[in-house]
Amino acid sequence: MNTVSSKIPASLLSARRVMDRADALARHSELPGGLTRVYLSAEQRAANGLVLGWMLEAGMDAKLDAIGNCAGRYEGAKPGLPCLMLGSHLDTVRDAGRYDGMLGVITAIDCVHALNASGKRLPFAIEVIGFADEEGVRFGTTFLGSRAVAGTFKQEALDAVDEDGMKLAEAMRGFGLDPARIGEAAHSRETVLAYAELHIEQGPVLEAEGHAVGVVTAINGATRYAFEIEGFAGHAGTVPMGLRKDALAAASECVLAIEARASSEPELVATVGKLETLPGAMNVIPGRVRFSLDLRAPRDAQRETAVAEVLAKLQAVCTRRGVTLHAKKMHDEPVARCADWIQAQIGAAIQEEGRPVRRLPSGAGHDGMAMQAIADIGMLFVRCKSGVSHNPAEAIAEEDAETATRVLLRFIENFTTPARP
Ligand code: HGY
Ligand code: MN
Ligand code: MN
Repeated sequence: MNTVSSKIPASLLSARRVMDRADALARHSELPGGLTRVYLSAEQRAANGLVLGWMLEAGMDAKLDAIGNCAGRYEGAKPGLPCLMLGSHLDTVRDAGRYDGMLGVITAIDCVHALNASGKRLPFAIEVIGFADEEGVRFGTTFLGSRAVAGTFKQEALDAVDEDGMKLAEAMRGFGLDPARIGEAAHSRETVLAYAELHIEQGPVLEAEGHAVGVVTAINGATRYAFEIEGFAGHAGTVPMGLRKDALAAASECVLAIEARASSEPELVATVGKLETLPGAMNVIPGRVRFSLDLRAPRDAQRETAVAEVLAKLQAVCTRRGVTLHAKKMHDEPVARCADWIQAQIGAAIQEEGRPVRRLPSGAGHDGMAMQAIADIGMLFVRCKSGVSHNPAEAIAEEDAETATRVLLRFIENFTTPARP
């Protein structure tokens, strides 16, 4: 492979260390034999301990910030300089893979380790953030950690409750965090030169085309709803079919309508990931059903039209069936464009590694959607096996971890900001 020698010896990186650390983090899980680690959990506290230790070993100052993110800082040529912020998330979905999120934090730490080991200081600081709640599994929220860093945390999120009825604010206090101090995690556009994230692709494109890495052009927009259909619980043996207000039958027709609408045009995707039937007995006609909607598209107008049509269709189904539809919007993020100048610098780093530059959009959401409030964003994608993610079968090749970390290191050491207008 024809590679230009980097100013910082790439030999100071270690893909083996990256893979081992992903394995080490995966051991902190509430799910026996699998990986589930949600925000403000005992498992997250244990994982934070590992990450903060690695940050310190890499020569950073490291702390838990006011929302519970792991925050590491490696000063530049002089103290207090604005930073290039790198990072990803440390929470997971349920029964997750071990690279979604974690890989971006671990590789960023490895790059700082190489800088520190070579005694290198750059004309900017580097901050590495392990965001505490990107997936939003526990409280139905998203981007809590990155919104706090971006200064856009919504106070009403503190009233969100988990499945045990515990409020976010109470869970924070139980974790040793003071909700009143969340504002202390906020950064400003003046102190953050850019935000860049290394992440597995979570899709099949890079593998299908034989690329180890790719440059992200934009992050698809996403809308999430929580629905509840209110029917009427009744005796499974005595209520004639024509007299039922079966909430689950109505929900089932809704789920198929959602699938049909999303399948009607390319690039639009919609998912019902959660569905709960109440009271949940074999001999009771379901009186209530709660279910979710996650709808995404690469263009905002496309997504907004699809959401409006889905809502109208669900309402029509419920009206015809004589049941009541309750709808609550949980999340609504427009497309987040990756800045051309950062795409170009990530692309140049890939070329320095002797690889072709493949640009592609992200169907998955990422913390950059929140971070764009205070900084231009960029993402480096890494090939993952069969594009599988949000699944314990999620896997990457060690040599791809090596390539990606080397690209990230080149991006960092060559990083420059465009002249401010
Ligand atoms: O849902 C997503 O796209 C991300 O994994 N949070
Ligand atoms: Mn994810
Ligand atoms: Mn992720």
